[in-house]
Formats: sequence, C-alpha cells, structure tokens
Amino acid sequence: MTVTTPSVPVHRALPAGFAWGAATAAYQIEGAVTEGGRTPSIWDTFSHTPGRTENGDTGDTAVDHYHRFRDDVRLMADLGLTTYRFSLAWPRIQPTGRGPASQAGLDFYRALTDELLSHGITPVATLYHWDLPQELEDAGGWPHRDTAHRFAEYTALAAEALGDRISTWTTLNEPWCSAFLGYGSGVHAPGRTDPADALKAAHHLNLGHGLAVGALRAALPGASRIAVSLNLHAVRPLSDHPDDLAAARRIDAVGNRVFTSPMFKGRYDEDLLKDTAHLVRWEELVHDGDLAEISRPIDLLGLNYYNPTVVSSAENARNLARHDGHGDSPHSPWPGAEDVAFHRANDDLTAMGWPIDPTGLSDTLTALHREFGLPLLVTENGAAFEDVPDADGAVHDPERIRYLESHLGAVADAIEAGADVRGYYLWSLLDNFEWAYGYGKRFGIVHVDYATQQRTPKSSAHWYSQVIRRGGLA
Ligand code: IFM
Repeated sequence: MTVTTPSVPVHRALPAGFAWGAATAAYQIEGAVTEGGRTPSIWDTFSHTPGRTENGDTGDTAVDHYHRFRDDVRLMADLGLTTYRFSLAWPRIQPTGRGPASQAGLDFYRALTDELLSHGITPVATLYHWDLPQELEDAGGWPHRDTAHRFAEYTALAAEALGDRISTWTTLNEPWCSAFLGYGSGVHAPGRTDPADALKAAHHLNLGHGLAVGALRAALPGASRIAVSLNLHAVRPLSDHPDDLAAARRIDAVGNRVFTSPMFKGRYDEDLLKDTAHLVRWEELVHDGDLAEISRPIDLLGLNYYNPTVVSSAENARNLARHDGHGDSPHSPWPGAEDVAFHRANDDLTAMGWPIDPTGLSDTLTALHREFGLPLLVTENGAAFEDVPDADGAVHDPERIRYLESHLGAVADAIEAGADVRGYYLWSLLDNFEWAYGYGKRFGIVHVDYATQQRTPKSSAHWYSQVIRRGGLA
C-alpha cells in the first residue's frame, strides 16, 4: 500500500503517545477452526445451526488470518498502526476449556505477537471475545458458576505463556452481548432465551473478570496493564416525561451498571436488584467475597461505542417506530425492562441501521472520566457500509471516513474536556464475519474479497494512515 505524506496541517492533534490502533476478534477473522488442536466454540455450533446466521455463514474460513497473519501485520505496518487489539481463541489455547494449554495454540499467538513487535506494533490481547469452548456450554455455560473459574484457569495459562511479550490485556469484550444476546434474546451464541440465565451469566462474567484480573496480576510483570472492554449504552430518554426518565434509568441499570457498579464500586445497585428480583435470587447468586473479587482494581477502562440508545416508556412510544438495533428476536435482551421502547436517535444510518451520532462517544467518555477517574481507551468504534469495489478494484468509502473523522473528533472533544483517553482502536481492520449477520456487513477499512481472500485497503485506510502520521485530524 502506498502512503503519501500529507501536506495538510493538523487542526486537532491528539496527545503525544496516543495509541493509534485497529481491532479484530479471533472467530471473526482466523478461520482454521480445526487446526492446531482447536476444538469447537459456541459460535462454531451456533453458526452451523440452520437459521442462526444470514445465509448460513460460519467462521470456518473467515478471512483466513490464521494462515495470512504475516501479510496482515505487514498491512498494519504500512498503515502506520502503532497498536493492534486482537482476541485469543480460548478453544485454541485450552481446547475443551479444561486442562493444559495447547502448544500449537500458544505458538500461533507467539508468532503473531512477535510479528507485531518486529514491526513496532504494540499487541493488546483480549482474553474473551465470545468463543466459549462448547464443552463448557454443555456443562452449563456462563449461567453456571464454574465457568468463571474455568475462565481464570485459561487466563493464567495464556498470561504465563504470553505475558513476556504482551503487556496490555483485556479480560472480556462486551460482556453485555455475551450475557444478554447469548442467553436472553438468543440472537448470539449459544442462542438461549431465559432472562434469569442472562442475569446469572452477567454475574458469572463479572466474577470471571475479577478472577482473571487476579490471575493476570499473579502471572504478568509488574508494569503490565489490565483492562476490560464494555459496550456501554449512551442512554438518552426520548423526553423528560417521568416515565421516559424511568425507562432510561432501567436500561442504564441492566445495560451498563450491571457491569460498572460491581467492577468499580464493589456492589450491585439497589434499583437493578429491585427491577430483576422476580427473575433471580441475587442473595443466592452472589456469594460472599464475589464483589471484592470482581472489584479488583484495573488500569484502563475500554469503551466500545457505535451509537446512542434512545428509550421511552411503552406508553409514550405509541405510534412511533421502535428500533433496538440488537437483532430480531421475540425474546428481550433486557430482563426486568422488557417493556421499554427503543427509538433511533436520527435517520443518518450505517448499513447496520445504527444511527450516526458522535456526541454519544464524547458524552460517555467524559461521564466515565468523571465517575471512575480511570485512564480510558476506545477499544472499538467504526461502521458498516455497503462497500463495492469500482471497475479498477479500488474501494471508496467516504461515509466511513466521515464516521471515523467525526468520532475521532468526539475523542478529541472528550480529551479537551479533561478525559484521559489514551488510545483509539477502530473496528475493524478487515472486513470479517459479523456474527449473526454473516459476511453481509462490512466493517473493515481493508476490503476482503471472500472468494480470493484478496485484501484491498479502502480509501478510509489511506485516510486513517494519514491521520496517524499527522497525529491528529486536519
Ligand atoms: O463485530 C462486532 C464486534 O465483534 C463486537 N463489537 C461490535 C462489532 C460490530 O457489531
């Protein structure tokens, strides 16, 4: 890829040392699902179940990153990325979710990490981006307490083997999706639809996070940094009617504070416990010592942001179109808040139907800074559009550039307002398997021809490269 040196002056510089990255996840890009001793995850099972994904798409081959990682790292280096966030596949590192580590699995991530380091790109590893070993789901999955302990055991294996070359670790990616889309609405693997199980899963994901933080601290060198990546909902009431304000409070409770309060305040909030008391017996679910474990201090908070969430009471939604943006299911992913109505913030939409509004990003970053005072990372942000190569094979994606530019501007706004934002990982480096949407939704700044696996940097890749070289926006 050729990169031209920009002559445009920088009008909005990001702080020196700001981490310029891109993010991916194992099941979405690796393929090679039976190689190196890897065993099936819940996403292998789910995607192979008829009717679960668009066109029956699976991650069997994905974008074949397992075999092409050296070329992909070269692409990252050409772009000028200073950092890359990827996830480790649990069933590759610890097949079946129990017992010793697989050398082949560890070797793959050693080779990937060494390749990144040799190009001056800082690796950031996510331990769990939704690929639970199927055996652990068969034993009860995240609603089952033991899964949290299995996660800590796997974390220790990964950290002991890779901690000498990876210094920043993220425990969970978007546990809200794992718990509430996986066990509530069932649009994600494992496709279960029980609101009580969704809440139990949330608690055990929290516990798994806390236990993993302990395992990471024990195994990693002192200067290592530990984070979690949360897709916090930028919740806005449709109006200031008390019922809409109540709807916003409920979604904030079961969408955000179900994770942030135990992790950063060592408690579950009273309103969440009350809203969901008819579904779970929290006093039995939460054991003595769990909250101390979950609230072990971490070094960075990762925010994944795509769009704001506008809500109202069902009554106030009458005659208005409703859009929750989390896929089609007769089952709600919002236990205890099933009657809340969701609305689009505006009609400026991505190919996912998600409204574009960067103020949700700046608002959330500044709110997180005020509330928790932790250094922040934007660990995901990006957009899907209908990208089609032109006659010469070039892919022009001005809408994605507009999206990224406005959201990087929002990061700059938050920094100006005092938030300590240390880096930005756009989603995603490559077009990839977009879960239940299959390959139909393209989020990459690099186009992938799925028939040939050919990579073509889109115009947004060239644009991002210039932003990185400039250290800010023009
Ligand atoms: O592709 C996903 C990613 O795996 C998690 N965050 C949201 C992205 C876009 O839907």
